[in-house]
Amino acid sequence: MAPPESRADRRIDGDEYRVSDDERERFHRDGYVHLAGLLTPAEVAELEAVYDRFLRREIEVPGKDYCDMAGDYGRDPEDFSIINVMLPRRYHPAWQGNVYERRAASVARQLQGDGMVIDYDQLLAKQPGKADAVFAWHQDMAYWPDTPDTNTATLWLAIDESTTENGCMRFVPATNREPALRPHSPVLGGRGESHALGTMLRTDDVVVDAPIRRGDVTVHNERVMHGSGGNHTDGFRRAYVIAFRRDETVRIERQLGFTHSHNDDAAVLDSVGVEGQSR
Ligand SMILES: O=C(O)CCC(=O)C(=O)O
Repeated sequence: MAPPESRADRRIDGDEYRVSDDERERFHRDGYVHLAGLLTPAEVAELEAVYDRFLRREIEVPGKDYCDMAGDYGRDPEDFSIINVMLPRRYHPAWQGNVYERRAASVARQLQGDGMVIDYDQLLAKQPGKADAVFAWHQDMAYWPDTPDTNTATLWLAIDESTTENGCMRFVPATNREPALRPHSPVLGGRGESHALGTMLRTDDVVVDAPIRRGDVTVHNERVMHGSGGNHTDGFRRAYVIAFRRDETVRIERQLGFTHSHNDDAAVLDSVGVEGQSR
């Protein structure tokens, strides 16, 4: 097998990453696709240095934008299972325009067309040995306001090799093509206590794990059902997420006061992600 550097180099041309026709087709059919070698080892290492500054809390992240996606807002940060840093590019502006953002933009354009811009970014780090670092089953659209155009390309970059054992992404392929979203409800009490929403697997749902290597991404759309299991290893499972949506969609979200910050006005957050919605 080719070493990782050349595996990546074949598909990278500066800020561009070449997505094949087959990959584009799978993204639209299944709701997600795995793209190998989006970033070279050197590029991941550069991002990782900043990533770990967030984890050491050397870069300040206010309020609920530093939280646990598997626990309530009252949990002691030492005990977080899934450390969630919302909007890292807002709190560390030097990241704006980094190599991942640039190459991810080329992927979003190839998968969803022109006019895709960054809506939000997010770091999701599962601490070692946390069986409860479970990301509940959900469809991203359940978290967001309804908009005329909902097209999304969310890139999920593995900073660590991502495996079934450490809680890689898992999907229920083709749920993106169901006519309505599944009903979602808050995982822990209410939105004031925790941000996470969840929906139940059905008995006929077929779950596919998506283990990927460091520097690879999965890309998913706004309707495919996904989640992830606990971290049963003695290492971190670190991921860096960037979601692209149409410029007009982002404009409407901002007009509503919706920025993807967990510190957004509670009334705005309460107005989306309600139980039993179907659209
Ligand atoms: O990192 C995970 O395990 C889940 C991430 C996720 O649900 C997302 O990026 O939409």
